[in-house]
Amino acid sequence: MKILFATNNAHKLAEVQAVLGDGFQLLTPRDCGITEEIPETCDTLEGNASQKAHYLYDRTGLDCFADDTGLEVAALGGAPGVHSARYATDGHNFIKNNELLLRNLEGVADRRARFRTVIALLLGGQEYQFEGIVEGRIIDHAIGCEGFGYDPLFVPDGFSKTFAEMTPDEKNSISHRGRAVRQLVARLKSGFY
Ligand code: ITT
Repeated sequence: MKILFATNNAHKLAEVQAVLGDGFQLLTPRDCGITEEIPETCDTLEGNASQKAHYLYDRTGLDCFADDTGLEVAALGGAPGVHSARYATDGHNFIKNNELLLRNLEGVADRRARFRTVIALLLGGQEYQFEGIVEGRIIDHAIGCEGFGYDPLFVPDGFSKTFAEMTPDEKNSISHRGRAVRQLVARLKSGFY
Protein backbone atom coordinates (compact mmCIF):
# COMPACT_ATOMS: atom_id res chain seq x y z
CA MET A 1 0.00 0.00 0.00
CA LYS A 2 1.27 3.49 -0.88
CA ILE A 3 0.58 6.31 1.54
CA LEU A 4 1.70 9.93 1.61
CA PHE A 5 3.54 11.21 4.72
CA ALA A 6 3.46 14.99 5.20
CA THR A 7 7.01 15.50 6.42
CA ASN A 8 10.20 17.20 5.30
CA ASN A 9 12.20 15.53 8.07
CA ALA A 10 14.30 12.64 6.69
CA HIS A 11 14.92 11.20 10.19
CA LYS A 12 11.19 10.93 10.85
CA LEU A 13 10.65 9.37 7.45
CA ALA A 14 13.21 6.63 8.18
CA GLU A 15 11.78 5.94 11.65
CA VAL A 16 8.22 5.70 10.38
CA GLN A 17 9.15 3.52 7.38
CA ALA A 18 10.93 1.09 9.73
CA VAL A 19 7.81 0.68 11.89
CA LEU A 20 5.45 0.43 8.90
CA GLY A 21 7.55 -2.33 7.31
CA ASP A 22 7.70 -3.51 3.71
CA GLY A 23 3.93 -3.69 3.27
CA PHE A 24 3.72 0.10 3.07
CA GLN A 25 5.53 2.43 0.69
CA LEU A 26 5.80 6.00 1.94
CA LEU A 27 5.46 8.84 -0.55
CA THR A 28 6.80 12.27 0.37
CA PRO A 29 5.41 15.70 -0.54
CA ARG A 30 8.33 16.04 -2.98
CA ASP A 31 7.20 12.83 -4.76
CA CYS A 32 3.91 14.68 -5.43
CA GLY A 33 5.60 17.87 -6.64
CA ILE A 34 5.07 19.76 -3.38
CA THR A 35 8.36 21.39 -2.47
CA GLU A 36 7.34 24.30 -0.25
CA GLU A 37 7.41 24.02 3.55
CA ILE A 38 4.05 22.79 4.82
CA PRO A 39 2.54 25.37 7.20
CA GLU A 40 2.31 24.57 10.95
CA THR A 41 0.59 27.61 12.46
CA CYS A 42 -1.58 26.09 15.19
CA ASP A 43 -0.80 26.22 18.91
CA THR A 44 -1.29 22.50 19.58
CA LEU A 45 0.31 19.31 18.25
CA GLU A 46 -3.17 18.05 17.35
CA GLY A 47 -3.89 21.21 15.33
CA ASN A 48 -0.57 21.15 13.49
CA ALA A 49 -0.76 17.44 12.64
CA SER A 50 -4.25 17.98 11.25
CA GLN A 51 -3.20 21.13 9.37
CA LYS A 52 -0.25 19.36 7.70
CA ALA A 53 -2.32 16.34 6.65
CA HIS A 54 -5.14 18.53 5.26
CA TYR A 55 -2.63 20.68 3.37
CA LEU A 56 -1.52 17.61 1.38
CA TYR A 57 -4.95 16.07 1.03
CA ASP A 58 -6.37 19.33 -0.39
CA ARG A 59 -3.63 19.41 -3.03
CA THR A 60 -3.40 15.71 -3.96
CA GLY A 61 -6.63 13.99 -2.92
CA LEU A 62 -4.45 11.11 -1.68
CA ASP A 63 -4.76 9.29 1.65
CA CYS A 64 -2.06 10.79 3.85
CA PHE A 65 -0.86 11.40 7.37
CA ALA A 66 1.27 13.88 9.32
CA ASP A 67 3.19 13.68 12.60
CA ASP A 68 3.66 16.63 14.95
CA THR A 69 5.93 16.07 17.91
CA GLY A 70 6.96 18.10 20.92
CA LEU A 71 9.31 17.74 23.86
CA GLU A 72 7.39 18.73 27.01
CA VAL A 73 9.61 19.59 29.99
CA ALA A 74 7.87 19.66 33.37
CA ALA A 75 10.03 22.38 34.98
CA LEU A 76 9.49 24.62 31.91
CA GLY A 77 5.71 24.37 32.06
CA GLY A 78 5.59 21.99 29.07
CA ALA A 79 7.98 24.03 26.86
CA PRO A 80 9.30 23.79 24.22
CA GLY A 81 6.21 21.67 23.34
CA VAL A 82 4.59 22.71 20.10
CA HIS A 83 7.52 25.13 19.53
CA SER A 84 10.17 22.37 19.69
CA ALA A 85 11.40 22.83 16.10
CA ARG A 86 11.96 26.58 16.45
CA TYR A 87 12.86 26.79 20.14
CA ALA A 88 16.15 28.67 19.73
CA THR A 89 16.01 30.01 16.17
CA ASP A 90 13.63 30.36 13.25
CA GLY A 91 15.19 27.35 11.53
CA HIS A 92 15.38 23.72 12.63
CA ASN A 93 18.73 24.05 14.40
CA PHE A 94 19.07 20.96 16.60
CA ILE A 95 22.36 22.06 18.22
CA LYS A 96 21.10 25.53 19.16
CA ASN A 97 17.81 24.08 20.44
CA ASN A 98 19.70 21.66 22.69
CA GLU A 99 22.01 24.42 23.96
CA LEU A 100 19.03 26.62 24.86
CA LEU A 101 17.27 23.74 26.60
CA LEU A 102 20.36 23.05 28.74
CA ARG A 103 20.71 26.76 29.58
CA ASN A 104 17.08 26.97 30.64
CA LEU A 105 17.52 23.93 32.88
CA GLU A 106 20.78 25.07 34.51
CA GLY A 107 20.51 24.49 38.27
CA VAL A 108 17.05 22.89 37.90
CA ALA A 109 16.71 19.64 39.85
CA ASP A 110 13.42 18.48 38.32
CA ARG A 111 14.51 17.04 34.94
CA ARG A 112 11.27 15.23 34.05
CA ALA A 113 10.26 15.46 30.39
CA ARG A 114 8.28 13.59 27.81
CA PHE A 115 8.05 13.36 24.05
CA ARG A 116 4.54 13.46 22.65
CA THR A 117 3.64 12.64 19.04
CA VAL A 118 0.27 13.23 17.46
CA ILE A 119 -0.43 11.64 14.08
CA ALA A 120 -3.33 12.85 11.96
CA LEU A 121 -4.44 10.36 9.29
CA LEU A 122 -6.79 11.24 6.43
CA LEU A 123 -8.40 8.18 4.87
CA GLY A 124 -10.98 8.89 2.20
CA GLY A 125 -11.18 12.40 3.65
CA GLN A 126 -12.06 11.12 7.14
CA GLU A 127 -9.63 12.18 9.90
CA TYR A 128 -8.26 9.91 12.66
CA GLN A 129 -5.71 10.91 15.31
CA PHE A 130 -3.26 8.77 17.29
CA GLU A 131 -1.06 9.81 20.21
CA GLY A 132 2.21 8.31 21.47
CA ILE A 133 4.03 9.39 24.63
CA VAL A 134 7.33 8.39 26.22
CA GLU A 135 8.28 9.68 29.68
CA GLY A 136 11.88 10.34 30.69
CA ARG A 137 14.34 12.98 31.82
CA ILE A 138 16.77 15.55 30.40
CA ILE A 139 20.43 15.02 31.29
CA ASP A 140 22.96 17.87 31.59
CA HIS A 141 25.08 17.20 28.49
CA ALA A 142 24.55 15.62 25.09
CA ILE A 143 25.45 11.93 24.65
CA GLY A 144 25.18 9.80 21.49
CA CYS A 145 25.10 10.26 17.71
CA GLU A 146 22.00 8.33 16.60
CA GLY A 147 18.53 9.83 16.07
CA PHE A 148 17.99 13.57 15.80
CA GLY A 149 16.70 16.67 17.59
CA TYR A 150 16.68 16.38 21.38
CA ASP A 151 17.62 12.66 21.37
CA PRO A 152 21.14 13.19 22.82
CA LEU A 153 19.63 14.84 25.92
CA PHE A 154 16.70 12.49 26.57
CA VAL A 155 16.90 9.34 28.71
CA PRO A 156 13.63 7.38 28.70
CA ASP A 157 12.34 5.99 32.01
CA GLY A 158 13.71 2.51 32.75
CA PHE A 159 16.92 3.12 30.73
CA SER A 160 20.34 4.53 31.51
CA LYS A 161 21.17 5.75 27.99
CA THR A 162 19.82 8.45 25.71
CA PHE A 163 17.74 7.91 22.59
CA ALA A 164 20.85 8.99 20.66
CA GLU A 165 22.73 5.97 22.06
CA MET A 166 20.03 3.53 20.90
CA THR A 167 19.75 1.72 17.60
CA PRO A 168 16.83 2.88 15.43
CA ASP A 169 14.93 -0.34 16.29
CA GLU A 170 15.49 0.12 20.02
CA LYS A 171 14.26 3.73 19.91
CA ASN A 172 11.23 2.79 17.79
CA SER A 173 10.26 -0.01 20.20
CA ILE A 174 9.63 2.45 23.07
CA SER A 175 9.41 5.90 21.50
CA HIS A 176 6.53 8.35 21.25
CA ARG A 177 6.61 8.02 17.43
CA GLY A 178 6.87 4.23 17.46
CA ARG A 179 3.82 4.03 19.73
CA ALA A 180 1.76 6.39 17.58
CA VAL A 181 2.79 4.70 14.32
CA ARG A 182 1.83 1.23 15.61
CA GLN A 183 -1.71 2.58 16.20
CA LEU A 184 -1.66 4.04 12.67
CA VAL A 185 -0.63 0.65 11.25
CA ALA A 186 -3.46 -1.07 13.12
CA ARG A 187 -5.96 1.37 11.59
CA LEU A 188 -4.52 1.00 8.09
CA LYS A 189 -4.55 -2.79 8.35
CA SER A 190 -8.11 -2.88 9.68
CA GLY A 191 -9.09 -2.10 6.09
CA PHE A 192 -12.25 -0.08 6.67
CA TYR A 193 -12.77 3.68 6.91
P1 ITT B 1 7.98 17.96 9.80
O1 ITT B 1 7.05 19.01 10.37
O2 ITT B 1 8.42 18.26 8.40
O3 ITT B 1 7.46 16.56 9.94
P2 ITT B 1 9.74 18.81 11.95
O4 ITT B 1 11.19 18.55 12.24
O5 ITT B 1 9.27 20.23 11.86
O6 ITT B 1 9.36 17.98 10.65
P3 ITT B 1 8.03 18.42 14.29
O7 ITT B 1 7.49 19.79 14.16
O8 ITT B 1 7.09 17.32 14.54
O9 ITT B 1 8.91 18.02 13.03
O10 ITT B 1 9.11 18.31 15.44
C1 ITT B 1 9.53 19.41 16.19
C2 ITT B 1 10.93 19.22 16.67
O11 ITT B 1 10.90 18.31 17.78
C3 ITT B 1 11.93 18.62 15.69
O12 ITT B 1 12.46 19.60 14.86
C4 ITT B 1 12.95 18.04 16.65
O13 ITT B 1 13.82 19.04 17.13
C5 ITT B 1 12.09 17.58 17.81
N1 ITT B 1 11.75 16.15 17.67
C6 ITT B 1 10.68 15.60 17.04
N2 ITT B 1 10.73 14.27 17.12
C7 ITT B 1 11.84 13.96 17.82
C8 ITT B 1 12.45 12.75 18.23
O14 ITT B 1 11.93 11.57 17.91
N3 ITT B 1 13.59 12.83 18.91
C9 ITT B 1 14.16 14.01 19.22
N4 ITT B 1 13.66 15.19 18.87
C10 ITT B 1 12.51 15.17 18.17
